[in-house]
Amino acid sequence: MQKCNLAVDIGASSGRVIAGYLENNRLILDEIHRFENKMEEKNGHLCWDIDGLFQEIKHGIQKSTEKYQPETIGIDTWAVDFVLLDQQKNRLTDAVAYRDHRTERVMEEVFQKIDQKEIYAETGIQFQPFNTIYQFVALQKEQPELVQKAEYFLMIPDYLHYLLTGKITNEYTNATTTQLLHAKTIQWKHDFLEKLNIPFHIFQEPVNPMQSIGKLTDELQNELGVNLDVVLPGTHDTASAVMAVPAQDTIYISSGTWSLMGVEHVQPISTAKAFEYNFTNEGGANKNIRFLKNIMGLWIIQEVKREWENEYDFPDFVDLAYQEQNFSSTVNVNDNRFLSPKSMKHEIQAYCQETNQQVPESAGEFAKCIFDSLVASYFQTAKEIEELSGKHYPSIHIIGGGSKNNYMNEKLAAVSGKEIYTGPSEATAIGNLLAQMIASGQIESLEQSKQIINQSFDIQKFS
Ligand code: LFR
Repeated sequence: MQKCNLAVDIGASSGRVIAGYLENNRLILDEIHRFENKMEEKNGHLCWDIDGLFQEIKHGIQKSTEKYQPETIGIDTWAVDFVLLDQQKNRLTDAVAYRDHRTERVMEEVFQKIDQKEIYAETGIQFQPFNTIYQFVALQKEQPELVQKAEYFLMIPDYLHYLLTGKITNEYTNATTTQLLHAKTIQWKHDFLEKLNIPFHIFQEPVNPMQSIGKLTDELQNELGVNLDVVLPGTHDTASAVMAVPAQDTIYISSGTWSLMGVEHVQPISTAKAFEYNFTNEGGANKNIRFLKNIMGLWIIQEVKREWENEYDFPDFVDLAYQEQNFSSTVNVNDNRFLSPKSMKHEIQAYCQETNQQVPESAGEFAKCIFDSLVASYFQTAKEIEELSGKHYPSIHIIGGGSKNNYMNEKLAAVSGKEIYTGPSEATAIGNLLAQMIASGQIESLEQSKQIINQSFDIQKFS
């Protein structure tokens, strides 16, 4: 049977278990299992069904053994969300989702205890109301007794890796998104934790990706009839995606539920201007810094699609946008009002009304408004990146599912005057697999992994 590595990549709306293997220096992907993911109201909060997700992962592993001999597995998900475990390693808290409203106004409270500029200078992390630091303070206020009982802090992929292996780890790339880690020393910010009354002993020394953390537990080996080495990818999905950008010296956009736009940098850039533009310095799987900005991304159209009861698919919205040449209203996609509104359609309409623009009504008008607004934000962000890094970038490389949106690709090429490259669309799973292949010695270096991506996937150019 063909040997393979397994990437588990879970996003805000779906998760996949993907088998990957090398054949003549090409990376072959095979989607073994796909499952739904969504936020659900639980105990008054929007939560992820973390136990259900773990069942799906087990199911995916089992299915993979019908066709392959899997050797390693690694999990990546979105960032910032976490759970706490007690001394017996039982889960104490729900996996509350970052779009839940528990963090409203918490940022301001934290700034009264720790100077905002100091937070940025030390961590280099952007200010988002949902960062772990603010979620933790919200939890502390609501359920201090749980925080007191806590013995272990685990982010979502750390917890899933714990369920696989019984090992407690805090993986580095995801840990950076807490806004509680010093960007340069990679130490937890003891002083911040103290000021916020967060116990220090629940955090582990961050562990770098591309290494094994152990085998499946005995129970799982018996249950699944297979033994696997669990290898850390960049467990933050964006870290895995950025590993799969097949070029160097380019601006990238990892385009999915979020659009993460930035460059790779050796050192964090946490200047006053970077603070003003709210850029982040997240840890990369290759130890470089992911200097980037969160742009609201396809979430906006995903929500509109859902409100239209899935009458239109994403390619339909793209076709409809092409047909709406006369509609030109745009919104500021990064306004926090679009983060978790009751109705995305109403929020967009209200924004257009308040700014004296034509109000979208049809699906095509919404699609054009959203896509044009995203492109405008990409263009603005490209200018900011060049200003902050002091470097001119002739190209933008778009990876992830959103790279298939040719309306936006063409428009970005026209507006920015830069060369736009697109693909691979499966960047996150690819980055996850490459990390496992480097760790297990099948691939020698990051440079070789970039060659493999170029040889294996179709990259398109728009100019
Ligand atoms: C993308 C992503 C972003 C992060 C956001 C929230 O899936 O991981 O990088 O800012 O989700 O966790």
